[in-house]
Amino acid sequence: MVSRKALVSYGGEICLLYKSVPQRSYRKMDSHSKKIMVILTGAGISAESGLSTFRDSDGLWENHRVEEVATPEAYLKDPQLVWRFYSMRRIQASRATPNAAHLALAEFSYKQAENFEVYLISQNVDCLHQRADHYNRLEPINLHGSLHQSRCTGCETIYFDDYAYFDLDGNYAPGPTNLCDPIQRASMDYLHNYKLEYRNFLPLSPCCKESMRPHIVWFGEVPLYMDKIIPLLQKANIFVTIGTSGVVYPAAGFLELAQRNGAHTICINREPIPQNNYIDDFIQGSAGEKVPLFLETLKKLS
Ligand code: BJW
Repeated sequence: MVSRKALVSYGGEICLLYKSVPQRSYRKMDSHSKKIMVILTGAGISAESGLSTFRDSDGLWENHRVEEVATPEAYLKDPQLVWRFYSMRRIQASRATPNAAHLALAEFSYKQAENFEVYLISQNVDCLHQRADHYNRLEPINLHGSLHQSRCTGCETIYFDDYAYFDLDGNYAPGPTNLCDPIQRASMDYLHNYKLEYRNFLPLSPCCKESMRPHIVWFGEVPLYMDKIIPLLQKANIFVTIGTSGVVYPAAGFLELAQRNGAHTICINREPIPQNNYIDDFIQGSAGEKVPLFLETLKKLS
């Protein structure tokens, strides 16, 4: 066992302790070099913005298991049901605003750029990280896609599309939400800049006249940007997960991969997660409170 400096949550405060952890080869961090910090966020970081998490609502939407509406099979069987689900999600996300945790991450990456190279991987599709990033510094790697994009099922061309095709009562009521910013809406990649044809009330792609689907990674599909993510996890000095239950793979395996490659790993979550063996410091509590505190502590250490 070796003794090493660690950040731990202690009596509600975050403080510095020396804690014993099994001997591993930690990547050397000399105090003058810039540290690489990789962050993975999940639905819990957006809970205080009013967006419900997946497993907190028992994984159910209108009595459908999320696995039943977030799969390619569900889309093939009943595209309208799937589009009702994603229209609701677009409306809810566009009404939400970034909270203290989103804002603190964006500010930290900008203000601490001399000391930390920060990378953000998000499983969330709600666009709240982008909307918190007033400094244009912390572009998230959206592993599970994004609510403000749709994709042609023919040729896979991706378009900006923030339309809700159904309202919250499930009635057909197409109209834009404000998930896309004015620049995205003005671009040729914005779906509704085209004269669209529709099938069963849903738009067909301008490129192939095929069905459009949400640009979301469903169960059984390959997550996006894995070729970027794996090298980041391999070179991270610090890896932090925030508000994720650690049950959905491959993201659930990132703590292990980062720790095995020498990163100091931290988990900020309301409740313990299954990857206990791969967490150096567990900070229990709400993201809106603990993330800004944690980043303050890191700042003082650098
Ligand atoms: C707070 C808080 C607050 C609350 N503050 N904290 C058997 C074994 C292993 C794997 C598999 C298996 N069978 C199938 C698989 C694979 C499958 C999988 O993992 N299934 C599991 C359910 C078992 N995975 C896949 O199919 C993935 N693809 C894949 O593996 O391809 C193979 C491949 C991989 C790599 C390379 C090549 C090939 C695709 C997964 C797609 C996931 N999609 C979803 C839905 C679509 C997005 C959408 O519509 O929004 O993504 S599922 C859903 O879960 C969503 C989320 O991004 C994802 C993760 O959920 P998250 O974010 O962790 O949320 P919750 O609700 O689970 O947890 C919130 C946490 O926050 C809780 O712990 C709370 O306590 C906490 N919290 N409030 C702090 N205020």
